[in-house]
Amino acid sequence: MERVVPPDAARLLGEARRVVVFTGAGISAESGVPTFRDDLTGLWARFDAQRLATPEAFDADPDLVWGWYEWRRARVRRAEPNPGHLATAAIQTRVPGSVVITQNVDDLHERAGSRAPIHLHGSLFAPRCVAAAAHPAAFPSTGDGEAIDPEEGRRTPPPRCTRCGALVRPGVVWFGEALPEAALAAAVQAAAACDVLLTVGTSGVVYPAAEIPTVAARSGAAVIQVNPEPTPLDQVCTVNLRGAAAHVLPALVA
Ligand code: BV8
Repeated sequence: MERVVPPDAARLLGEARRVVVFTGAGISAESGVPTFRDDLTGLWARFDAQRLATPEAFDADPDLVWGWYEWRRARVRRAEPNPGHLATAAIQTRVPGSVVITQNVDDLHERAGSRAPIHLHGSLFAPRCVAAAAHPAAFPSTGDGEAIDPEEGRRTPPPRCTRCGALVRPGVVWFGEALPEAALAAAVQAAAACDVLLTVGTSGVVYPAAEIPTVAARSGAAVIQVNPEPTPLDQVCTVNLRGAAAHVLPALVA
């Protein structure tokens, strides 16, 4: 059977005392959660994710954007962590000093058992009031999305904050918005201190998150990429594993 993982990648990871696993949408692809690169389907087919994930889109059409996030939340609730998420959690168990940093807004790392993943771009499950970032939105639960057709989705008016009456927005970082300072600082610190950084399932084109693997490489860490396609991060990798996360990661931690 062809070796999925070259010996040097397994050795590098086996010898590491501090590991960072940096993930993007590709690690959730095999759980059935569409990546940003995937063409949108259903109601969203005519939209570009990068244009929907903006404050301007929400201001212009809150029902459309809130409906998109409700649809994504419903799809994540129906998804299960895949062997890539489980292998990531296994790394954290085996190497106590390891950190998971994710660009994803799903909760599949948590559901796979990963400890305190750093969410650089927020979460689908932390809606907040537009009027005061300080107070979490108080509003009736959006339910578990059961009523939402995971294939189609639909425009859905966002709820109102029961504390101040303003609109509730998704608790994610949109294009043009600053990343949460504490999360970004913790991610940079972990990347600068690790021995090995695994970059898994990210196109490496969205900044400042895409800088994280370069921070690790500049600090002398080995960078191992897991992605079926080439990315700009090829240039900073020590080892490039061309393959799917759910296939390669379990082999890496076997
Ligand atoms: C900001 C949450 C400033 C929302 C997302 C330089 C420096 C700083 C900023 C910029 C800069 N240049 C440009 C910018 C602006 C912009 C940016 O980077 N634009 C890009 C397009 C050029 N950045 C921003 O706007 C950021 N904010 O800079 O603010 C500021 C500062 C102070 C004060 C005010 C403002 C905010 C960016 C965050 C946007 N939010 N997500 C939501 O989810 O709805 S980004 C979103 O797209 C993801 O979170 C992720 O970060 C990004 C890319 O997605 P990926 O995870 O990489 O997934 P993608 O689909 O792209 O690729 C999937 C990959 O998986 C592929 O490579 C594929 O081959 C692979 N794959 C597929 N299947 C598998 C697989 N791999 C493994 N296994 C498989 N089975």
